[in-house]
Amino acid sequence: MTTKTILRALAGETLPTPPIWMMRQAGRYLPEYRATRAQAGDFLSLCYNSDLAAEVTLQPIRRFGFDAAILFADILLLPQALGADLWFETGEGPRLSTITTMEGVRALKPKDAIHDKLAPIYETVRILSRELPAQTTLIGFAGAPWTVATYMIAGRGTKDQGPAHALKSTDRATFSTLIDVITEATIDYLSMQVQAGAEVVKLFDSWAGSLKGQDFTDFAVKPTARIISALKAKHPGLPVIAFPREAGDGYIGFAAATGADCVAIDNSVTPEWAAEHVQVSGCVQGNLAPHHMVTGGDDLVRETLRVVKAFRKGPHIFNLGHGITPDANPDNVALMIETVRGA
Ligand code: 1CP
Repeated sequence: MTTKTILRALAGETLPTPPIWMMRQAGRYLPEYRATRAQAGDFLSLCYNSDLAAEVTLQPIRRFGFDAAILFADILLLPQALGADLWFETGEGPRLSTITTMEGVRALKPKDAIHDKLAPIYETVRILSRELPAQTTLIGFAGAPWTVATYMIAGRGTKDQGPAHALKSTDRATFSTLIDVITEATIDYLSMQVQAGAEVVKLFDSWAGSLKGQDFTDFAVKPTARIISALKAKHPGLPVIAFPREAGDGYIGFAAATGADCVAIDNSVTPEWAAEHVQVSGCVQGNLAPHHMVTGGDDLVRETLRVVKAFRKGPHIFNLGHGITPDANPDNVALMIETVRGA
């Protein structure tokens, strides 16, 4: 029987104090992260430098004592390993070469060829599984196929995922083939993270909320279900967290439809709603609004307690509803943790 609190919550146990970690816990709001990133040179060099990537993963564990560490990497490293060009424009974000034709999809590398490029990521996982404190769970991750496809098709982050929706309606065959290629590569990528020591994996479907109706079923639920069943066949008992961000009613039944052990909830829904409609079928993670890490004060304490209370009757991992932002104050993170653990 494991004593790691994250694994206990993922196994369905209701704990007196929810375990806690935070999306983007290694990031620009921490001065020690900014220093290590400067040492690496740039963001991608940091991702591919196993020692420094492990270092920034460990920084928030040392500073705050979170119950889980998440591998420091990015969801866009997989498209890069598949052959897309990837770079980051300072102050703007990621840029990729675009894929909008069947020839473009067919020109991607076969999934067996991704591991050379991704080898440093697996090495980061191996370092972390040696160096993390005994009570800290190591989470590996990948983007869910729809979200990764939105970046590969548009070549950048988009507000409404317009280019991906356009390809989906004008050239369904190319779009579906791309989703399948990403799905199969993601299984192998996550499986290698697990072999290297990741104890849990999380699928980030940051743009799931823009898929409606049958599209949500076909491109959020089905690829996630395929990845989870393949991973669990290879790694029996592996816990999986799914994050279909802004899915709204799509959160209801998502765990059962995909085989996920935990559904991460964003802060567009209330914790009371999520407790009633989602936590009834298993573990949930979430869902404090990230802006409290900027604004702090009484609001932070009150809303933190509200999330803890709403989810108290079932398995819960405390987290934000999305990633912490660069303008956040680390003191507010400490106050959130103190509030959760003292509640
Ligand atoms: O230092 C910097 O300038 C880079 C900022 C940054 C960081 C810290 C990026 C660029 N990625 C990351 C790390 C990262 N990304 C992690 C590491 C672990 C942690 O949480 O601490 C994870 C899990 C991700 C996942 C990720 N990358 C997602 C899914 C989650 C989410 O935030 O919705 C997405 C959509 C990305 C793409 C990406 N990478 C970076 C940026 C700024 C973006 C978003 C781009 C956009 O849509 O415009």
